[in-house]
Amino acid sequence: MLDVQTSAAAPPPVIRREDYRPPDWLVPDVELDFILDPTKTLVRSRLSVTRNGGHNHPLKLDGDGLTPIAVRIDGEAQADAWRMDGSALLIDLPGDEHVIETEVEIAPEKNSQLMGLYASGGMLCSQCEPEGFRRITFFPDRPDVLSRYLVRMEADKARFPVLLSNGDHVDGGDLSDGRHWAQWRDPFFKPTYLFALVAANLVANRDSFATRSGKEVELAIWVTPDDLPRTEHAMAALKASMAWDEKVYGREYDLGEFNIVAVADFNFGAMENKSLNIFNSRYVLADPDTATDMDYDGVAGVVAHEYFHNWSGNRVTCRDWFQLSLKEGFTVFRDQSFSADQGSAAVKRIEDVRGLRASQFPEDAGPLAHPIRPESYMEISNFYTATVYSKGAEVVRMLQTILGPENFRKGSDLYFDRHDGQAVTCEDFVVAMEDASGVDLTQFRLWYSQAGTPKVKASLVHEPAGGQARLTLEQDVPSTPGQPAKKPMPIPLRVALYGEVTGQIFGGERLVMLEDAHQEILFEGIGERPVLSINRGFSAPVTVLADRSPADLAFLSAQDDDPFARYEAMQQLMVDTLVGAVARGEADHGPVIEAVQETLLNPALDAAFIAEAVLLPSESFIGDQMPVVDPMAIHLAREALRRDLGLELEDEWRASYAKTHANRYEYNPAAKGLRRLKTVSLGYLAASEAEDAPVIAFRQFRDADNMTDRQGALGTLANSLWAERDEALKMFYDRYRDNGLVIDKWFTTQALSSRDDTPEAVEALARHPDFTLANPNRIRSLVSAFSVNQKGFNHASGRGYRFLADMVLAVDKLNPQTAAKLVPPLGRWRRFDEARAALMRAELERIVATPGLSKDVFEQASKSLN
Ligand code: B3K
Ligand code: ZN
Repeated sequence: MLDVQTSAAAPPPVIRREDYRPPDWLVPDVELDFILDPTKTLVRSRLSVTRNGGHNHPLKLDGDGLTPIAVRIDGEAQADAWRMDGSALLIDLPGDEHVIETEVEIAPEKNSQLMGLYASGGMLCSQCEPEGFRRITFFPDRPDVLSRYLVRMEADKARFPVLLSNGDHVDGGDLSDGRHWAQWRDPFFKPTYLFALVAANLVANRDSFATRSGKEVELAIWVTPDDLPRTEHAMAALKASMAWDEKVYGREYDLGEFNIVAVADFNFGAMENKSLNIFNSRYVLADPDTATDMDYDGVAGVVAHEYFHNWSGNRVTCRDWFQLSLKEGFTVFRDQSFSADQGSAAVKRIEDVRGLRASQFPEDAGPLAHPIRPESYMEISNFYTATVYSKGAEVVRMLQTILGPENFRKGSDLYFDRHDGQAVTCEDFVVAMEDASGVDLTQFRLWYSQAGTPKVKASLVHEPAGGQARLTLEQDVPSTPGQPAKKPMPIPLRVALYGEVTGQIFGGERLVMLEDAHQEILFEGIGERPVLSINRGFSAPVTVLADRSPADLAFLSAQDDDPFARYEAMQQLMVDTLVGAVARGEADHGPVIEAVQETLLNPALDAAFIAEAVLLPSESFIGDQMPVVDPMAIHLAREALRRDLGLELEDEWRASYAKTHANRYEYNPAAKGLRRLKTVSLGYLAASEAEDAPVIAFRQFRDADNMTDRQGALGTLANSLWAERDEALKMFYDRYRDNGLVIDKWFTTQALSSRDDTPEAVEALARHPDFTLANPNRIRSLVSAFSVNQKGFNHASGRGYRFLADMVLAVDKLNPQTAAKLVPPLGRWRRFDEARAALMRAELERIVATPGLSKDVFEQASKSLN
């Protein structure tokens, strides 16, 4: 049953952080019994409940779409002691300890929301975070009620030979009529959102891991038989994550089993259920023929992320959902650090910052802006955002920068030891960091409460006579919804000054703490004109506006010893050039071309870094730097620069392409870097309109021995008007028609195409027989991909906006959580010209006025109008 908001006159209630109250009743032990069947599953529960504190409130058991078949209190029916209050079950209880039993029936096959217990690809699986458990059984479904679970399940053995839940398998056996049962016990107290159950016909890639204290953990990754060969990378990543968490955070795994199950229909990436992680199959399966290098990185990153949650999330969990960043921000920071340690740390940092700028910065600048610890929500599922996750990770990273790695580790040790087995708050995390380090973090707490991306203006004045340089820093935190006035934030900026002539760095790097609205820092011993390198390593999630000439930026892009700062200087040079081009209608491409050439020819740089550095900023990012986004002008200016880069550096692109072309597939960081540079070079050759570009692209596509090269070439072909384009798309489709994850790529590649006909092509693809609203990956592969195509989505006719709104409304009927995630691009209307803004608003208004809208979509669409 959908959680519907029936009338626009009665919006869903707003839940506020300040209203938090501890639970009235605790449930230390729970026994669940599932008689599983896709059409009708019987769920019996037995809860031992204890009164929490002195009060006379009834026991409130949340439910969503559940009808009690039976309720027993201490073994008796007692019909007058319980009642329904909306969808919740209220029970008056006289004593302080009782046993409550309930029985409900659910229909997994009809569950299109993919929350609670649902059917996917012939299996039954669960998703409970944040509030899905209440769709399975009546329970206080909140993260601060922690219970020990004993779970029995029973199912048809031929159809569901594998029965999994959390903890350890303790018992099981065969029953009559071809049925069987299994029992699982999880000794750890956990909240409902970490409960999981799987009944399936799958096979496992099995392995084991010896923990540092010598415990043997059995590992299994469960997939369909065809997919078994695609699980090696995920298994290697799991073992690497287990070892890394021991080494870097001193965290050891705590049970005898760890299971991962791959599911085709999943609302997001994966879920960290205690010892039974359930994954979107796209973050488990990888082999060279079907997954790109980026997919491989995604698999490793998500496997690590979910595994790390065992401590940052499961052993120490969140008191309430406002604290979500406590586990998500910290765990993203942990997975980012892990991935940085596995390959190129510089490239990983560049990718993470690019991701932050693509998704979190716009969120922070728009109508849905919220602090990493939000103050209120209508639907918590809407707050699994880039802000909570990625900005949350940046906040933890700043703590590490400010405290230093040793104090940070002491702080995390203290946090885990102090709060093991508890449901706690962001404040508890900060207090642990303070207590361990002795550093006062009072002002730092603003990062948890203030939304908006701070802007830092930096200007450097050299006083040659005194050999001094004066750095003036000013910060401004923009107003955001509900937060008109902001206090200055503490902003850690890693700063260095380079001598313009000698290239020497004066006195090494400094960590400057910008704490006031305006601050001046004096550097001594500066004998020549200095060039400012600031926010090195992206030490703070801010926008820096530094007054640096193209020559200074070119200097840094060639000389800075911080790879991120070097990349950043090049990006800034490109952005300045392109923003200038849009404003003036013409631009001097010379400095960018020279800087790119210098980078390409620098033998000290590795291919992966070069490929990142020479890529032009995305059209959206360029738009974000402008007062009013003009999508066509941006597209044309960027294409003109790409063309000039292609033409002027044609020899260099051919050389870097040739360097990698003959290589056979290998999976290692160096080979990945070469593949990346190869496709980037191909893109520039295509932009140069070189006559042989179509042939080179098609050859790369056809002869590739791996998906990275094949998809890279297909992307170039898909943007083109070449005859080879349609043939390549058809070949790709025919080759992979049975592999859903690769067909997703086929949809995405077309949705991202820069061709003029993309809007109508996307509309046609939505009518393709392989397009379905039942699978969230497929929806995202077409609809979300199209909505980040700045040129296509913002077509002046408004057809892109109409398409998106149609999709939101269609998906909402089935799966509100996934529908709500599609809405934010329409909320960017303030960034566009009046005509586009009006068209976007009209679509938002149409959504909001639709009867029977879910509260998920209502919240996103109504707030987006503000
Ligand atoms: N904790 C889950 C996310 C659940 C999202 C629910 N809407 C996966 C993760 O962040 O690890
Ligand atoms: Zn997470």
